[in-house]
Amino acid sequence: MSTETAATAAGSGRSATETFQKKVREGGAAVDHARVDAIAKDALSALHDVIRKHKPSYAEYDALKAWMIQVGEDGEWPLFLDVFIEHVVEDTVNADRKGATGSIEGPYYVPDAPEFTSEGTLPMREDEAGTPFLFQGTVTDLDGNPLEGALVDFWQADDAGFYSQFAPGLPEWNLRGVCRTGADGTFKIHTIKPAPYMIPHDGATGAFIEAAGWHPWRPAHLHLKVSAPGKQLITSQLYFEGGEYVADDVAQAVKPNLVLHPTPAESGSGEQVTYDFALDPA
Ligand code: MBD
Ligand code: FE
Repeated sequence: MSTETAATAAGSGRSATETFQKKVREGGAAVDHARVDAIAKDALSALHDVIRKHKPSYAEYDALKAWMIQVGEDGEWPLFLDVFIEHVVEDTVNADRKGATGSIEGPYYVPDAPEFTSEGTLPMREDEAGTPFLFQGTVTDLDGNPLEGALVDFWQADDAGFYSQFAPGLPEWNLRGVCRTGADGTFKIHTIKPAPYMIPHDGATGAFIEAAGWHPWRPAHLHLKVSAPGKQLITSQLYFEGGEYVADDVAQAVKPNLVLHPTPAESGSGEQVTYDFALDPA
């Protein structure tokens, strides 16, 4: 039987690459030659400067080529780019927002998860492991007016650090769901707390991290995309105070106001937290 702990880098990489290619097919950006010229020139010249500084040998140059080929064969370009590059793109794209703070999307978002209104429990296994967790809040405009019909599109890893549709043996929509806010703009999402995420170490991204002597961990996190008609969609992540790797995320995607401070649940067991989102106008 195939279970999530049998996940491989190439398996999750293949799914992440297919998911990404589908997204691009459905809305890729047009080529602007002036932008390509300016960005490619600067990117290549920054790389040339690195070579002049570190003077790699031909053996090292060949190791780079072999490694890049392997990243592609493992389907790990989405993983590698989102871990090491996306945080700067996100920072610059969202620099002028006044509302909710963003963070990187990462490689494991899938659109069209099951939807519920106001309050619901994410799809999960009957015996889903992990601390029960209530994530609740209000979606507003920048003036604090509640937004009815806003969407909180939510996804996370399970208590073993695996994402449904990117590791074997998990129900299709496990720990993925979309909550539509009610008239008062509030949402209540019942879930479990995720575990920290380890970059797979049997693929090219893991080999790169190991070769550099870095650690392969992201802190436990919740992913979401919050949107409403006439407002800018925000993609973000939330972390847990005191959690392992919060101060040392391999993807450098933690910001101080994305760290949650959960309290004991007011009803039932587990923990809860309230976190509000103010959306910038479109
Ligand atoms: C993740 O779960 C993630 O969120 C990111 C950004 C990269 C790799 C794995
Ligand atoms: Fe993630």
